[in-house]
Amino acid sequence: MMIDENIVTKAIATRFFHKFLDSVELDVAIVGAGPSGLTCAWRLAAQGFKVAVFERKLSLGGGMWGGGMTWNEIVVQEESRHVLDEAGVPVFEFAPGYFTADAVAASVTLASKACLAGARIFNCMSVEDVCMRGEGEDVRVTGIVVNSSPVEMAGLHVDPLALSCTYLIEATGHAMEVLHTLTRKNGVRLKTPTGEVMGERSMWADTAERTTPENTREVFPGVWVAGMAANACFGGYRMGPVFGGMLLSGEKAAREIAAKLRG
Ligand code: 48F
Repeated sequence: MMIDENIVTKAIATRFFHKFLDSVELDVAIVGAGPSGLTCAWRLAAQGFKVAVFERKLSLGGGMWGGGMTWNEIVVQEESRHVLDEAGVPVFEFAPGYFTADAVAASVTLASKACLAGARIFNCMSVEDVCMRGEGEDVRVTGIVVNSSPVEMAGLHVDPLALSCTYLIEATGHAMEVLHTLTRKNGVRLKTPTGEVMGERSMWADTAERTTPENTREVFPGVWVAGMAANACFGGYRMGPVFGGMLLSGEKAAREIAAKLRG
C-alpha cells in the first residue's frame, strides 16, 4: 500500500479533535497522571463516566517510574496490593506485609488500564487555571483551563482553552498547582482546618500512608484532592516510595465521586 501523507494528517487531526470535542463537557477532569490520578481515572471510566486526565508531561505515571531515588521498584502494603493484582501487575512479598512491584510495570499498566477503560488521556497539556461560577455560598469550580505544555514551557503569550467538568480532581502531587492557583487568584477558603493549603510535612511513612486516603475528599465545591496533593493540602506527612496510599486514594476518590454523580 502507498502511504499518502495527507491522509495521515487528516486521520490524526480528525481523530484527535473528535476526542477533544467529546471531552469539552466532562463528568470528571483529573489533573495529573500519577498513580492516584490514573487509578481514579481507571475506576471512574470503568463505570462509564466521562473522565479525562490532563498531564503536563509526555509520559504518564508521575513519580512512580523512578521508585526510590531512581531505583525503579515500588513498595505497597497488604491493604493496597489488590489494585496492582487487579491490574495484572506482578507483586512480590518482600517481608510480611511489604510487597514490591516493578515501577515501570506499575506505571505502564495503570496507564493502560485507564486508557482501555475509556478514560481520555491528554498528555502534554497543562492545567493553568479553573473556571468559577457563583458568589459567596454558591461559588463553585465548574471547569479547567488548559494550555499546551510546549506553549507553557516556551513562555509564549497564547491563550488557553476551557473545558467544563462536574468535578475536578487535583492529583498533581507535591505541587498542588490547582489549589494554589484557586486560592491565590480568588481569595477563597478551602475546607481545611486553616481554610488554606496547609503544606506538606517531612517524612513519616506510616502516618502518611494512613492519612493519604483520609485526606482524599472535596476541598472546595467541585474540587477534590487525591494522592500526595491530598496529604499536602491537609498538612500531612510525605511517605517516599511507598505507593499504596496513592492507589487507595485514587480508588476512594473514584468511589465517592461516582456515588455523587449517580445522585
Ligand atoms: O506526583 P505524582 O506521581 O502524583 P501522585 O499520584 O503520586 C505521588 C507519588 O508519585 C510520589 C509520592 C509517594 O507515593 O509522594 O510523589 O500524588 O504525579 C503528578 C502528576 O501531575 C502532573 C505532573 O507532571 C505529574 O505527572 N502535573 C503537575 N501539575 C500539573 C500536572 C498541571 N498543572 N497540569 C497538568 N499536569
